[in-house]
Amino acid sequence: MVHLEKIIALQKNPANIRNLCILAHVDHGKTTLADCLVASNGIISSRLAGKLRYLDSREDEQVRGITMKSSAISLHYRNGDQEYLLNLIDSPGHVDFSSEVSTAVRLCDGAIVVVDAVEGVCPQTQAVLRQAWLENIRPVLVINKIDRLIMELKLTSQEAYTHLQKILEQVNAITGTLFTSKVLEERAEKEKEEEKESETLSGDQVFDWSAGLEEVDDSHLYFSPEQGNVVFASAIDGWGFSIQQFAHIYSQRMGIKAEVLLKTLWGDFYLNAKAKKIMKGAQAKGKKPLFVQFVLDNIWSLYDAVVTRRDKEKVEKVVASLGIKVMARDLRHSDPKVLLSAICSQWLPVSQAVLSMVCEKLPSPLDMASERAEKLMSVGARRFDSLPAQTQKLKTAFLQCSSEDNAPVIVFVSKMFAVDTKALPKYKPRPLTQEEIVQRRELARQRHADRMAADQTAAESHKELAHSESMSQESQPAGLNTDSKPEEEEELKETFIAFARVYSGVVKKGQRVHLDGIYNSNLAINVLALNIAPFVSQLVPEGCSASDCVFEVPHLSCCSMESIYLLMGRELEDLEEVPAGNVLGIGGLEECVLKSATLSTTPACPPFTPLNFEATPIVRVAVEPKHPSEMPKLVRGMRLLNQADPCAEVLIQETGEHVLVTAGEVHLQRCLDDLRDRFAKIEISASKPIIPFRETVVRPPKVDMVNEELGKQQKVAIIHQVKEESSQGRSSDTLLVDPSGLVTLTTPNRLATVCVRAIPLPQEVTQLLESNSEVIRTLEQINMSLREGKSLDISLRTLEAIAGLKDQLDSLLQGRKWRNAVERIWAFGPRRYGPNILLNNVDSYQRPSVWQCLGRGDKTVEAGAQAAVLRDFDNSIISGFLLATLSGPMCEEPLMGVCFCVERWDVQSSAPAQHQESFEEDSMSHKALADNKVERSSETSAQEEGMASGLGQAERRPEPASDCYGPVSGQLIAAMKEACRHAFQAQPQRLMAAMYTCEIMATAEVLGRVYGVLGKREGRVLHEEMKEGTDMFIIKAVLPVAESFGFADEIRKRTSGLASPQLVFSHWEVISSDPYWVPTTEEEYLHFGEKADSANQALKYMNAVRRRKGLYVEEKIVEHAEKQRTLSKNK
Ligand SMILES: Nc1nc2c(ncn2[C@@H]2O[C@H](COP(=O)(O)OP(=O)(O)OP(=O)(O)O)[C@@H](O)[C@H]2O)c(=O)[nH]1
Ligand SMILES: [Mg+2]
Repeated sequence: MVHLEKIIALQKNPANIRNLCILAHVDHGKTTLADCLVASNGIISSRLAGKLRYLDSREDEQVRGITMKSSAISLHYRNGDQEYLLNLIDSPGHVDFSSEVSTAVRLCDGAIVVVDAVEGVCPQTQAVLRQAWLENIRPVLVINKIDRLIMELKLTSQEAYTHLQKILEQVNAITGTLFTSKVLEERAEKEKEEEKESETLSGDQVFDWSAGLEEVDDSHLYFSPEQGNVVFASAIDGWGFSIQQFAHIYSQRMGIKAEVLLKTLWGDFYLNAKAKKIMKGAQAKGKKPLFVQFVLDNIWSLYDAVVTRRDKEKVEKVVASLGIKVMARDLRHSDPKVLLSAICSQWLPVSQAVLSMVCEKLPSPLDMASERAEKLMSVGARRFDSLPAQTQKLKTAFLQCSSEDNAPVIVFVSKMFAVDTKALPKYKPRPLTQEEIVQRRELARQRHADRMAADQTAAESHKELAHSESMSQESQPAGLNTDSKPEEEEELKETFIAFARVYSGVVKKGQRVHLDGIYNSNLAINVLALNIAPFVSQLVPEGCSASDCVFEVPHLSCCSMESIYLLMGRELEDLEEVPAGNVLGIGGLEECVLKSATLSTTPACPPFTPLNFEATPIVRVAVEPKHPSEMPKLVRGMRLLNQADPCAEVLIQETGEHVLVTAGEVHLQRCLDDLRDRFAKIEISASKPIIPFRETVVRPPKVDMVNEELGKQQKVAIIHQVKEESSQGRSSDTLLVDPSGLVTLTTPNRLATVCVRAIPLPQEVTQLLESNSEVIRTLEQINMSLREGKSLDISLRTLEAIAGLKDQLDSLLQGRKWRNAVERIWAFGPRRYGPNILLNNVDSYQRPSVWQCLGRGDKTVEAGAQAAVLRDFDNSIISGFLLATLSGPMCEEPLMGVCFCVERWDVQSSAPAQHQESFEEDSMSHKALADNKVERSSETSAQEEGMASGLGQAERRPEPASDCYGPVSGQLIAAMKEACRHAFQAQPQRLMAAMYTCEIMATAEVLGRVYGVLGKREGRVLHEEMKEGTDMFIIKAVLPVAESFGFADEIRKRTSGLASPQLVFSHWEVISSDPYWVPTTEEEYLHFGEKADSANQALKYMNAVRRRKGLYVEEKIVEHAEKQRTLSKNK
């Protein structure tokens, strides 16, 4: 057992600290491996290692057998003459919890990537390698479950070697791709900068175009056994080795130099026994490679002797030759695996192989690359060299990782996690000191004497009994005596601990630090929305998270770290101080840190870049308490849950529903369990998952539902059409919809008119906007700052990303309709970065371009930008557009892929006019209104009056600041919103469904069943391939989210657990059927019948959403009364 004092001592020597996490695809054996490492410190018994899964401390983790959160433990390891402190973080592999991986990776300098020897590289393996790469942390590789190659696949040692080579190639291929893309990116950036410089200096300079890939040494990046960064293991059987160990063994036994063996043990080398030489070309000559002969064969024969043949004599021989001792009871044990692990864990202990690799190959906190420090500190668009000088100076603090008194304290909190308050060290019964024991003994003796005395006096009163009872209570350890009022206890139930790392300085208990900005993306959006249009943020159903309703988070504030802990898996240990380079837990921050934060003693320290989250929360449910009176408890519980989970989102929808958004079904289940059992402690009921949809418009179809060309046929249901059109509001006095879909709408006070048309965006454009939402968001923030007159130093990379987006848009938006469209973009929506566009087609209005940041420095654009000033109420138009795109007319879901063109926009401001321009517009508006008047000459006199009063008001301008309709800006927002909605409805409308991609691994015999389930749920198989060297198939498919609930379970059940899918949100897809479709042509009548009541999937989805939101649903409840009656008669 490692003593706390030892760890505290080791914490002070950063050169011998390794902060590392274990990453892998789900079920590849991370926690099992962690068990072996934990057992090496005596924290758990080595017999239980691999079975206990110590770091899976939650009950549901144990039951389901998957890890759901990342947890840390500090271990001690002696490597040669050096002692090391290892802060190990185990992470979950299930996609639903990939945000937990992000929180782990941020705090580490290195990672152990585990790969299952049978399954090889899986989707999450790729994802975690990328995450490690993005955070600039160095990985080492453990190929685990090699026993499965022997026992399950029954490969020969030679086959296994080939198989392992393939796995290594696959892993390296991923690293290669990551590396190449980075080098290319960097080269492009460098060239750009050089270009700029050369422009300013002199025109002609010679560039070395060949510079790039070939000159960068990348050999250290790849995994290869001879480099010492690969371990082959079977965590469950407790063995693992690296080439080094065998090189050591054989150099002693055979007298070959260890260095030679190191270079040749892995690879195409063989032993020429006669010549006693190691030769190249094993494969060509059909010889056994050294790795097979010296390494694998030994293991294979051990398995053969112990497990397969259970050959006692052989085993005893092996044991003797290895010079290890095996207990008699292990030798006799009925399960051969027990004996196997008893032998293996002494011969090739996995912890030794892995930990020595970690100590040698992973960097210490002192080795932090300056690139990483810069990346951590430069948020968003800011480039490092544009940060204040004081901030830039902090980089040295990062690199030095100093624990000197004058070093600034810099701490990053990557997540908050909740622990049971009772589990805190202060409530733990601690071992008694010698004095206390003496004291107690005294007390007990006294009591005993008292009792004897009491016995003697026959009269024994109840009082005395009570007294002695209370005495016995007092004698309990002070810590356990926490019988406070039950309510208080309730409050105390969960305590939040920050999962953090010290990058510089020494963290002391009770220290006060600055809290730098909370980097919660949710919050950031809201701040943005608030600045621009207060209206939007109040109505935003999705962006408005409960966190900001209940949680006021100041941008820069102070807080004190009340207690600091050593994270020891399931336990916490109290500490007084933690020096730089360590992972730690901090208590007392729950009031000021929501999910992540940067803490520092210097205000110059910028907030770290936000964590890279890979998963998008997509599954949402509405939750409510079983008993309505318990609502406050639920709200409080949801607040706690929001804080305790890095990825879950908690929001209050505009309908007042409390909504929980999670990454997937498993995550949802965990959140609900947490809410029920820990945070709210009430019965709750959760709605069925709310399936998100998007609304869009498409081009009018050329053929009808039975594939007959439209237009050639007679419309049968003319009446229907007319009815529909009138319902679109043609008759309204302020609204005009022309047959081409152009909508003209006037505000109730007749002061403003907008003409809007909705056009579908090409699919590629929608995708582009969707995938570039971050870029657009940055663009929007830059524009806002520019508008406020602030100057910004934007990093080259950001500018490039923006320019790239613009170029791509330019190339995608081709054709007459889109001429010059990119320059005319007015805004993106909803929330200013969504996949819909507002276009400015108003001839008389030259708006500054949204791309203005690109033109800075370019003189012509600068001049143009100065001339073009925002017109009054520009913001109202945008707000109206944002509102319209936020919830569409079909079922109030956000829009996607719609472009709204404002063709005309007239305002007569009732406020004093400021620009010459606006006078001209006013006169134009008069004309426009007059035109309208002519058009509507048949309207009633009442309307005429209204019109007149409108004109009258316009004439009386500018005295009344507002009229009975409220301020113009507000009206314009509403008008713009309505106009967009009508324009949308004037086009063929479609729903879009969210799609998952799913990868399923299945054996040939269950393949048919998998297809069956996929087919039933409207899944589409994209491709299917056989995994090399196994009998597994990998099926890649897409599946609508709406059909995905219970999918994983169903697949598992139908295939008896042989296949299990991983679902990841991928994209949105238009549902081809028209929810408003009714048969209109003769052919359609023939085919579908008058009511067309065969399934309309889109209509079903739409109505389900409308019903959930309490919107009006148009449907007949009893369709065939007659039939129903006959039916019941027949019964
Ligand atoms: N045959 C074999 N099975 C193993 C080995 N290591 C782990 N397993 C089994 O693989 C399963 C998953 O192991 P875990 O350690 O929970 O896997 P994990 O990577 O932590 O899984 P998540 O945390 O859910 O991603 C368990 O049933 C283990 O017993 C191994 O070396 N050989
Ligand atoms: Mg695990």
